[in-house]
Amino acid sequence: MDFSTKLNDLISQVEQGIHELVPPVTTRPARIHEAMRYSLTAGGKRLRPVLVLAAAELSGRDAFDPMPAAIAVECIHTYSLIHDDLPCMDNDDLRRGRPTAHKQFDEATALLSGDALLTYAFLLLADGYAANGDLAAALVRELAHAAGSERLIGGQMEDLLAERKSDATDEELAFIHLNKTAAMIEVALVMGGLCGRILPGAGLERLRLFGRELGLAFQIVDDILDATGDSATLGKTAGKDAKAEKTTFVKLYGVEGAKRHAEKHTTAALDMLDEISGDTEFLKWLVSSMLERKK
Ligand code: GRG
Repeated sequence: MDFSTKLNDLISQVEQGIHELVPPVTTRPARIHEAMRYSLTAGGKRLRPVLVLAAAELSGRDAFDPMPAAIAVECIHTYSLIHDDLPCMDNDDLRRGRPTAHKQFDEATALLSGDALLTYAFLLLADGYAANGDLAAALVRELAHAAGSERLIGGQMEDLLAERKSDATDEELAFIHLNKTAAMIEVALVMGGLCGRILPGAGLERLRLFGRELGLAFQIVDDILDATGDSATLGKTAGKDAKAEKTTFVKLYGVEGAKRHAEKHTTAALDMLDEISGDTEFLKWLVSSMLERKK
């Protein structure tokens, strides 16, 4: 199987996992479950759940089913997008090629659907790994920390503060990227590794460092696409950073400079993969394709 077929196969597994593991729209109250599914099934690259599944394969050992962990990560990622799009944050009306949740439903329903996805992620972990308490606890801890006030939410907080200043420093930008973006990519790999029975220690920490470099490269490419892409291709509003006079890699270094930074972190991610045991060829391909992506 070539890598692009493998990626499509993993994405189909994730779509199926969402279908099976998230409450159907017939569950009462239908409106909240409809809103959760609306945002979850709108597409998206599924990078984070694919990383969970790919990392679970690395050890070659008989892994615990990584699907609940993969869907839990996608639930948190989707909640963060819903909340980020709200009028009190980025106030956007296009996401994953569709009207944002608060445009499609209303603000209160969008807020609640984000809250529900955030909470549901942890139910998925508790139920999905109930037979192995140590694994469940480790997964919950990793995901709670990555999504919490020091990482995803902390990154978003500093992003909002930096927006108001519009002259954020290099160091502030690094904090935002590491936490708003890299945290969820790191934790996807670590959770996949845990499902694949990689024990806490050097192996898991190498996966985390790999995720950090991939996450930084991913965010810089996101900045470049915001400056150079169009809304139809991206499925979200392009050109928002410049309009908000936001400090980004593109603003600090220009598009070419930002590309060099993205390449540097991509190379560091690939070097990190050389230190990781198992067959890392698919992950190497995925890292390179994230640098070349157009959306
Ligand atoms: C509201 C707690 C909270 C956090 C919001 C996700 C986020 C943090 C903000 C959205 C804006 C943004 C640029 C975030 C950085 C991470 C990022 C690039 C998200 C988009 O991820 P993709 O491109 O999205 O993987 P898809 O739709 O493909 O899943």
